[in-house]
Amino acid sequence: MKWQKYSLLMVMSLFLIMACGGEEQPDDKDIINPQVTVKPVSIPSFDAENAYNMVAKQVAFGPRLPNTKEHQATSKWLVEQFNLYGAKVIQQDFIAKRYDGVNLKSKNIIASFNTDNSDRILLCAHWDTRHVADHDPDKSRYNEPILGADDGGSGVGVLLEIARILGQDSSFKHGVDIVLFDSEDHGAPSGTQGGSESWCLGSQHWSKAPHVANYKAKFGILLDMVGSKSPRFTKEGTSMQYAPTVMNKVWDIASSLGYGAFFDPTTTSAITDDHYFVNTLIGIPTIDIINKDLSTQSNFGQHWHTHKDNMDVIGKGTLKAVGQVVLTVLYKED
Ligand code: AHN
Ligand code: ZN
Repeated sequence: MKWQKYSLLMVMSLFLIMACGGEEQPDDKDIINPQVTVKPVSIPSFDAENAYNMVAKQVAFGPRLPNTKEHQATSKWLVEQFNLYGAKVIQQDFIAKRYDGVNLKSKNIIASFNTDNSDRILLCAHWDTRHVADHDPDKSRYNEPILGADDGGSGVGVLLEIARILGQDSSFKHGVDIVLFDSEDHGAPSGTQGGSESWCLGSQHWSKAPHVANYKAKFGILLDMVGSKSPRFTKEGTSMQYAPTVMNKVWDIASSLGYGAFFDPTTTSAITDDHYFVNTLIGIPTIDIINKDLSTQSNFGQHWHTHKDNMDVIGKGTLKAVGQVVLTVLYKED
């Protein structure tokens, strides 16, 4: 984007120089013609160190399960952070019914920027963590809730850093809504019946009853498991079905920024994640940036839904890539 604009300026100056017949060098005021000058875009740098600390902070609260004090303390902290960054924050409380009938006291957290702008982009992640370690090889720890550094923590960490950056930049005018869904990861355990609707309870709730009436966004980006070292983000099937244009745009930007090694253009099988409900229930074309490790049976990597999902798996380089790509998408729309 930047080089395009610089080259545009260079071409414009060349014309001006030629128009002057080589007599005088044009001064700045000749070049700055409001009719042809585009607003200079400088895309801020995403700080992976900050994002990493935001993941670590969540993990330090412990597992973030509805109906626990750790969950409550985490939500309080998340709301405080977004307020600190100048976002308009809405807490959407609801009771979600788990597959086994347990009532989950749940809270979607919405942080909005530039609320007067009707052109909006949705960014989302889930902030809750899984109550069981149903993929852990150690069956004695099955009923121990996991820390969810990657599964939960990473997406939220990236979005907090993006919120910090947007809050600092008064020249950024686009509308952005960051929605942290609750109760995503409380689906029926592996090997039991429950169906895909037992997952993503927060996004199902929000998509049926968004935080503002008639909510619309041009498109959405979901971040799920975006923190592990050497990830493979593929063009996942549900995203390709409902939002192929968004998918291609994001992957093109990733490649142009030099992150092609992480953003693999291979299309992979469709999954049910929060974006499925956002696409089907509220109709916002939304993609999922999600790590797919095709060498594992789950397709989600060795640490998925195990006690290995702690800070040891988190790589700052991955947080940087995802954060910088999403920021670039936002600034290109502005
Ligand atoms: C299912 O396992 C059906 N979907 C994956 C959604 C998920 C779980 N994302 C993170 N944890
Ligand atoms: Zn999960």
